[in-house]
Amino acid sequence: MKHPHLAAGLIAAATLLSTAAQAATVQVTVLGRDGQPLPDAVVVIESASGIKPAAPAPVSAVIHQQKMQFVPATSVLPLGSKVTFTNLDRWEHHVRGRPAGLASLNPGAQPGFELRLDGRVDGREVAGAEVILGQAGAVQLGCHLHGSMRGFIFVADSPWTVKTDASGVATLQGVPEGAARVRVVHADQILDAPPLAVNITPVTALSVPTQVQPRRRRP
Ligand SMILES: [Cu+2]
Repeated sequence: MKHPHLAAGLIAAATLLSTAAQAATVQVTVLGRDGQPLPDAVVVIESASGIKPAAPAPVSAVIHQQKMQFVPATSVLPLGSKVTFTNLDRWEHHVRGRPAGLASLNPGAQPGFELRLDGRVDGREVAGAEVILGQAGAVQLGCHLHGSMRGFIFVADSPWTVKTDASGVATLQGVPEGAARVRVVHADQILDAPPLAVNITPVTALSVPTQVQPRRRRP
């Protein structure tokens, strides 16, 4: 062979291409107990082969306290992200965040956080406080003063962690083909059901039923 190095190079390129082609797009539709699409469910895919993707880069996010609600009610944020809680109501909120589900069982689990946020006053800066999300998993949000206030953060250490949209659909990119596990976590079902074993192909569309009954449906 006249150009052994060239031939070896071509083989290497072909191998790289076939590796790249093995990353699939996975569309997961999550259904509630009533069979209707379930928004704000967190879909997590883990490769059964043990492939771990690079952790997503931390971001800065804002969660408002507005009209006695957390807005957004559910956030998926990379590990290490900074969340600013801002109180847009005219009265005080005493926000607490607690690790929940599996995250609360980890040895060395963080105790969570408490934030006292003054009510909004015209002409003054809105009260806010920052929290760094230092532990992966579920965090339940509540308010000491208002028992009806519920919120949820899922702290992700994998990019294959996506929240379902208003149509109950989560689209996950770059998932390796082959055997995998799909987990679904929701603010109303934090201790997750057993993971679903699936086989990821180049284009995979799944429906995952849950027992979650949303407290209210969007119109
Ligand atoms: Cu409150």
